[in-house]
Amino acid sequence: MHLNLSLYLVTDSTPAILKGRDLCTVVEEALKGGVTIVQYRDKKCDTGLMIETAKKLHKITQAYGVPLLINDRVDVALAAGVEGVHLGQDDMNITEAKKLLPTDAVIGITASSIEEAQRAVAEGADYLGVGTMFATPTKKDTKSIIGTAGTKIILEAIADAGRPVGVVSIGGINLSNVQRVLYQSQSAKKGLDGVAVVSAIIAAEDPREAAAKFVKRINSPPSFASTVQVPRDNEAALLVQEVPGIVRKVATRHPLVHNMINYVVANFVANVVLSIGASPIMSPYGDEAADLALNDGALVINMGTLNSDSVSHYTKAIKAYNERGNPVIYDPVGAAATQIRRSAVTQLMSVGYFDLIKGNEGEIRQVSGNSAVRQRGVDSGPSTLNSLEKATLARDLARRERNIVLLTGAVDYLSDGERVIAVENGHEYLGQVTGTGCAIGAISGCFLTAHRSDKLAAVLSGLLMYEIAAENAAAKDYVRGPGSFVPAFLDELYAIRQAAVRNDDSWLSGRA
Ligand code: 3NM
Ligand code: MG
Repeated sequence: MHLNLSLYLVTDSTPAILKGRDLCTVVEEALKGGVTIVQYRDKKCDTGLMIETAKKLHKITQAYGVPLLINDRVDVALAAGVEGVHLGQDDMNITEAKKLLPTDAVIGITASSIEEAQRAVAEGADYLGVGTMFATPTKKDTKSIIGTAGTKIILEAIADAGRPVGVVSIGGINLSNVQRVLYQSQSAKKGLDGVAVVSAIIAAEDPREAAAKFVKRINSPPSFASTVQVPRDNEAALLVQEVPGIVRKVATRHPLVHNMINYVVANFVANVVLSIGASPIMSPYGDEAADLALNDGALVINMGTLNSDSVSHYTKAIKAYNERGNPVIYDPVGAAATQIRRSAVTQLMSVGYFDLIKGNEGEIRQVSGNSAVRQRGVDSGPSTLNSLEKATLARDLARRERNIVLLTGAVDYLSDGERVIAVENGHEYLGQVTGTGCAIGAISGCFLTAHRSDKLAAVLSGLLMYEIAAENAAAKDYVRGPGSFVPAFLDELYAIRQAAVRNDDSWLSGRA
């Protein structure tokens, strides 16, 4: 049987989710909305009543031409004559189930690791339910939260299994994250065949409408999806040719950047943004973000002065900007420094999509090591990476997240998962002034807003403008150290912006 797994509904009869409504009615509404497969899951019901309900549900699903599977209970599936079962790792094993069920019965298996997935494929599973994607109140005893990064590793591991096996993701999937789940889990070899959802449909006020919205979102890429065709040859030189035009866009279009940034550097960062011709908004208040996102600028999350409320404010803002497809930049300041920060990284990486993650070596390593399903962990490597390792770290993280990664240092490494660019510009005074690193996040936001077609080219352009301005400032004879460097640096950013507006691109000639 060909299974359409694209919108997989798992039922739940607990009062918190079903809210006193009739399960059959809710399921029928969801089918009208476009659910493609249904699993009847009830952990508490008596067997007799469960069979009765399964038969009722089956009448309905048959009317919509949709298969019905039973969670755990091979006996109930047989008694009700439905299409198959879904089995967890602690349920009847697949070999035993196959002995009992008709040969054409569908058997789905839950898998949370590469080993479980490979075994299920080898034993003949028809599809896998892979999870837990995100922590969810619907099932509190899940084994591990694997996120899109872990899901992708499992997809890669079974891509060469020799026979095609469907895969759906489960856990905490809702309308606001479904497109990101599909987009970021996609590996070069294999993507998800669908998503499995409980509360986002069953608990919805209008299950039919919720299902219909899922169908629509599943069938279209997220608005932040990259569409750029990556050139094969001579990529760095080609990219540099685009830079002056992109700087001109920023200088003439005055993009907005909303900074949720640490209080130490807020003033300096706002002035840097003004110098390049863009507009800064400095607001740490998450409840304001939905309105601010309507301006279609970028959002910068800089967790330099994290406190107990920060993550919830960031979360509201990230969701608001993701929803509109506006650029979101994550600067995980001090990511590895404390337990609080390490856990903030884990939470933030699960709440939304970041177009750009920017950080130093330690920060990027912390973000990279943050997957419950490990391939080859970066955290087992040497304490300081050489240039090839840094380039690889940036590329692998960008490939995993399907975004842009900027690993900053004396040499900066910038990657979109395919291309890696090393940028050697800049000046040591940048390291002597607080906020110069944080300002790169804000600058990147301005450039990603003004130039959306190629995110790598956008971030590269901002970085080159910034670092060449620093070189120009440091070369002034009146600049004697970090103190006199700061005003000169703002002046030089302004000078490049003015040159760009005049169509004078000589500031870049021979410099990158
Ligand atoms: N299985 P919701 S998570 C039934 O990780 C189930 O295997 C999971 O519910 C797993 O869509 C889960 O409401 C519940 O988050 C998913
Ligand atoms: Mg089970």
